[in-house]
Amino acid sequence: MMNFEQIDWDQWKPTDLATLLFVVRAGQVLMIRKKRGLGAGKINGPGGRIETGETLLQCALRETEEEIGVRALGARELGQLRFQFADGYALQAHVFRADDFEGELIETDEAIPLWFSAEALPFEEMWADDRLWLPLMLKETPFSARFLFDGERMVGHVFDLPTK
Ligand code: 8DG
Repeated sequence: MMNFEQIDWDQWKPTDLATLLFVVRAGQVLMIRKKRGLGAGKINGPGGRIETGETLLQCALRETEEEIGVRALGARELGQLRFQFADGYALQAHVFRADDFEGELIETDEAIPLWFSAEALPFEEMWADDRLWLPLMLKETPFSARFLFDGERMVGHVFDLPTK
């Protein structure tokens, strides 16, 4: 089993780029119960892997619309997460925060929309790392962090100074 110190982060390249988007409005956070894909069953922000030719922002907005039917407003990037998985898969996720949305929230094949109070997020139903950086996102504090996962188990992490 690989350990965190063995990872050559200087040479590290993600297999995929992905996004996460959290609408935070009036002290509530718009999240999803993910029905399929990586992290199925968990509560997360809408998001997914980037498609050829789109920017990270376009990806975040497209995934939000595909998953819960609404267009986020005022989205800006606040954080960067690098995930190395023990099986060799590597994912870099860019975290966006938005202030509002337009359209009607709907359940889709991919996700169920859910609101949570920012003070009572369901961390026990989320990925293990989320409790480490979601509070920063809620405070508008930029963040950058690296993680090693063995499946769904977080086995190491470090926070870096964000580059912007
Ligand atoms: P697919 O068609 O490829 O199945 O779906 P996709 O929409 O392209 O990809 P996905 O499976 O939804 O992409 C994985 C999502 O899960 C992506 O938004 C990033 C997110 N994600 C991880 N790990 C973690 C984590 O540790 N915490 C959080 N909050 N999200 C994570 O992959």
